[in-house]
Amino acid sequence: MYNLTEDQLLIKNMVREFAESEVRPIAGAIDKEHRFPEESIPRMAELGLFGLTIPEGYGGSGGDVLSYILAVEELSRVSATHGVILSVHMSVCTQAILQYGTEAQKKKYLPDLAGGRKLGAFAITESGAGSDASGQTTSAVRKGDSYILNGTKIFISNGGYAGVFLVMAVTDRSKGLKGLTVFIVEKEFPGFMVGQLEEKMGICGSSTTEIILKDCVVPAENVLGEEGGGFKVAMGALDGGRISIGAQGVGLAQGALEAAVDYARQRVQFGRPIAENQGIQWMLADMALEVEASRLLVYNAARLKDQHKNYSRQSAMAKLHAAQTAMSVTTRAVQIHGGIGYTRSYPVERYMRDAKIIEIYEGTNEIQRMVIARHLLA
Ligand code: COS
Repeated sequence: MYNLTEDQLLIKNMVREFAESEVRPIAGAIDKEHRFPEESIPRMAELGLFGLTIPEGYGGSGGDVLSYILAVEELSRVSATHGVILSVHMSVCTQAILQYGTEAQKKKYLPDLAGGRKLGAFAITESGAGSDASGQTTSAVRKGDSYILNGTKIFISNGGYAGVFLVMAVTDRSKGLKGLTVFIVEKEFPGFMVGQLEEKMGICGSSTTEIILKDCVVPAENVLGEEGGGFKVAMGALDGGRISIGAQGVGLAQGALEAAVDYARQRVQFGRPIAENQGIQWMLADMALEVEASRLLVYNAARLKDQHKNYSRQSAMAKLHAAQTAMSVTTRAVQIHGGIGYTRSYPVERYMRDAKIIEIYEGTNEIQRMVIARHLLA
């Protein structure tokens, strides 16, 4: 199916089995308790999920991007929280170090990240720098062999549990976008602090925190890419991240669709299962169509990345379509469940709350449209 290779199918099936047997039993509770699923991290590490696309030489399993995308999809089908933990760790931290890092940086950081001994995170967002990622105020001033970073980052996924952060800061304010630099920052560096934990509408098990840098000392060799090249590093990382956030949307929508099908079959009203009503059947058909279309867009973007072709426009399209699909499919899944769907008795209300963030993080729906339009008009 979907022209997946044997290896890709193996990973998809392995992650589905793990998600069904070990994630499903805790998915509702971690949401309710706003609890990071610490117990899943060593298990995901054992399965090799944190190093799926990292070459074996750096401690990974040397798989392709599509295999990793399938893993995010399968996790998100059961728990979008698990999907985002893997997505952020891999796409916008580990993979970015592989893509832009020096040999020394790769040797130093990738084995622990790929082995899941350390989680990765990505810290560019600030209170004044959201969609306009260039509006950074965090500063980085060179002092001898180090940079001194000062500033506060917000909404950082994996914030409370990550060991390695990619942090964007201003190295030369006079140069605008070309004065931004990305640094590899370890949580043990002096002056690094995890701030407030956010209480969110959805993906409640994921740890979303402030990151406070107060005279944080970062060795000069931890510049990722070049000084002044940070905007391109961050945008490149986000291009990849958007494919996996798209996969999160596809997985989550698939989970909601399956729940809606099951419920429509068993719920009897007016003397027959509601699935016998054409109104419900058409809703389910449209939901399935949207999920399938999103999946094909996401797999296409992943395959382009695997083939080292340009995929920026396709990843924006995949993420946008999957985000809209996740929102509209989960809303209809709740509708099909009726009153009980609005309660915590069934997981569809969680899916609907989780879906909303997909329209916002790693670039809002509006930003994806900007990216697509710029490619059309370039
Ligand atoms: N890959 C590499 N380089 C890129 C790029 C990409 N995907 N997108 C833009 N660039 C480069 C451009 O080529 C340009 O470089 P040159 O000046 O050398 O030509 C530079 O970056 C500036 O590009 P642009 O003028 O398009 O930048 P803008 O400030 O207008 O921003 C958008 C472009 C809106 C697309 C960008 O700011 C964006 O994606 N914002 C959303 C940020 C986001 O996702 N935030 C969420 C944070 S993580 S939860």
